[in-house]
Amino acid sequence: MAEAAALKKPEAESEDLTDGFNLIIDAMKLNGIETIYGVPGIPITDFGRMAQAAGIRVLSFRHEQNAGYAAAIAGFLTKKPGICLTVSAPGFLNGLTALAHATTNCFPMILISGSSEREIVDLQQGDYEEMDQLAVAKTMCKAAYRVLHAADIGIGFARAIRAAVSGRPGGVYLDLPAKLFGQVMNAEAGRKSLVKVIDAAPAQLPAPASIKRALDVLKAARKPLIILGKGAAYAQADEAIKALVEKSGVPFLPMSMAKGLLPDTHPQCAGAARSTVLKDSDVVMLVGARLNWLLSHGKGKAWGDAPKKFIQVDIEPKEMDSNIEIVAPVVGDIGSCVAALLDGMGGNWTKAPADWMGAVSAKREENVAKMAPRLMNNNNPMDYHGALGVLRTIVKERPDAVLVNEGANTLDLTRGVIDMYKPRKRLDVGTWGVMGIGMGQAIAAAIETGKPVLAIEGDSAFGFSGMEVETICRYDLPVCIVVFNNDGIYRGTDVNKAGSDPAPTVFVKGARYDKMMEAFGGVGVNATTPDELKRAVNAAMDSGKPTLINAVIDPAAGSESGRIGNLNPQSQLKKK
Ligand code: OXT
Ligand code: ADP
Ligand code: MG
Repeated sequence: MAEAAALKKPEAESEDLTDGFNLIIDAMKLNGIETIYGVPGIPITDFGRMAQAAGIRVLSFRHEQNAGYAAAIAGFLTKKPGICLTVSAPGFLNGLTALAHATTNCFPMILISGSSEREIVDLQQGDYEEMDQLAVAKTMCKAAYRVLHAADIGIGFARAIRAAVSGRPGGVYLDLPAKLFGQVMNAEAGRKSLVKVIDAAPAQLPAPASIKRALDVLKAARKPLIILGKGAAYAQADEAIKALVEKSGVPFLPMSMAKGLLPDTHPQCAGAARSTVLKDSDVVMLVGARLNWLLSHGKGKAWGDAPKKFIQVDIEPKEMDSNIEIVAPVVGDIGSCVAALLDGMGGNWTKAPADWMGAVSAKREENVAKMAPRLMNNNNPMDYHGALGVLRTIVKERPDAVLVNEGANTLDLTRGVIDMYKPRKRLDVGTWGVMGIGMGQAIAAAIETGKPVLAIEGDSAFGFSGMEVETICRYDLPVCIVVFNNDGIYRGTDVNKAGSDPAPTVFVKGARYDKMMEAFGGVGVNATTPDELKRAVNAAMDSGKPTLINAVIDPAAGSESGRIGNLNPQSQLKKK
């Protein structure tokens, strides 16, 4: 039926017509999609122009991967699917890493790619940018759809939106063949074919028995711990989560992107006593966090010898028992689950034992005191701690700014040193530890939040998306990039003992990344001391001008793989 409607010839010259271009735009607007991140080209160039003319914000990037990372993080920040728009085969493939990243991180995103003639592609007759994109995408995302007829555009978008945001959020692929854009149909029939998605991410209420079971386990704990993950940050149930933590009196450990859900300076925050709480706790309640590699799969040395019971709050039932036994699974959306837990706790819940909270606080204070003097050094060249000491104060003074962070040492030390004060203000490499998210995240954070962005980047990490400084200048975004330039990956000191090529982990010595920003009209600064760094960042945050600060870091200051050197296999049989 849809085919018949789509192919039907207009009956009279005067018939009111629409086409694929317009229906896609209408479907987006009807569903509140306000922004597209992408790269233009055949067959979507005109679509981008028309979408812009229709009031959708169309942000053109220099590479689809960065547009994809922008869309993915827009999904995390807004709970609406972030849209990435690409051309066929190569553009599609460039966007695919970001789609897989979105799925892995449980961020709602839709990758929309134009594609070539189905008839030619399927016979493999060598079309322009020929590829069976739908088949390729299927293994990388939560759902993948292709729309062949203009009359199905409404349903296609509805399916994509629902798939991205309902249940466990994730990436969705939507394949739009070139022919679809120009398909003409009756305007009224087109309008009627559109679908406004009602309640795209329906609440999923936990079973009352699961709440009682979880509270019974928590009540009996002597040394309970709550681990907050980025799913908790995504849920936007900030007040309820704060109430749960405070009412229970349980120390909480924020995962990297959950920092700031409650301030890192909160008296119950155990971020600076991580090893202690993992080892010594007897009951652990996971809220929107998975027991994957970042939590040592819930077992082994990091978790100590004491027996532990796990409660897990998550929207995805299959997540339960994925690594170890979960004695109290609570399946539902975090807002509903936390509300039900609070309700079940009633008015006279006994807080966690004070001696446990006291022991955690003592460890935290010890670690904080140990770190404090290192943050105050004014060395030249800078080390990570000296540089981060000043950035820490700047973030404290500007808690609304969004912090984007990637690298190895630059990532791990920034995460530990810089306290966060508000939810969803720390964006980083996520579950895969992927380098290259930086500029895409910075651009989307500026667009979606309207707040200033501080991106703290390793020099290698920055290189993956550095060309987007032009994009930042073009849209005049309030983004301040600090490149921690230690001349390489982890360190800039590696030497090739076998020849004249540089060692694999080192870059051009003394490179001036600040000049890249100047090339496009932004502000570039070379900072060699913490004082210079502080002045430059404050000026950038005050002015809102696109700025890149080349922060010169001692090439010998970092360690191999940052804090995850244990995952880096090293040959015991190296050739001399
Ligand atoms: O409790 P204890 O005593 O143990 O102490 C802990 C905390 O309690 C304490 N702490 C504190 N103390 C005092 N005060 C405060 N405020 C405080 N807060 C915490 O500090 C310690 C440590 O705490 P932490 O960090 O919470 O705990 P820990 O044990 O480290 O946590 C474990 C993890 C696993 C949760 C954590 O380490 C983590 O989240 N790690 C993420 C690591 C990650 O994802 N890394 C990125 C990938 S690395 C590598 O693969 C790189 N590549 C390859 C590559 C990648 N990734 N992607 C692509 C597309 N291609 C290639 C590359 C190319 S990194 C990289 C580039 C690197 O070079 P750069 O130039 O960019 O960067 P530099 O290294 O700077 O040169
Ligand atoms: P982290 O890396 O911070 O530990 P993960 O990405 O491993 O976090 O885990 C996030 C978890 O949150 C996923 O298992 C996902 O299913 C879950 N999640 C995401 N959104 C919600 C939500 N609204 N309600 C419940 N669970 C959610
Ligand atoms: Mg480096």
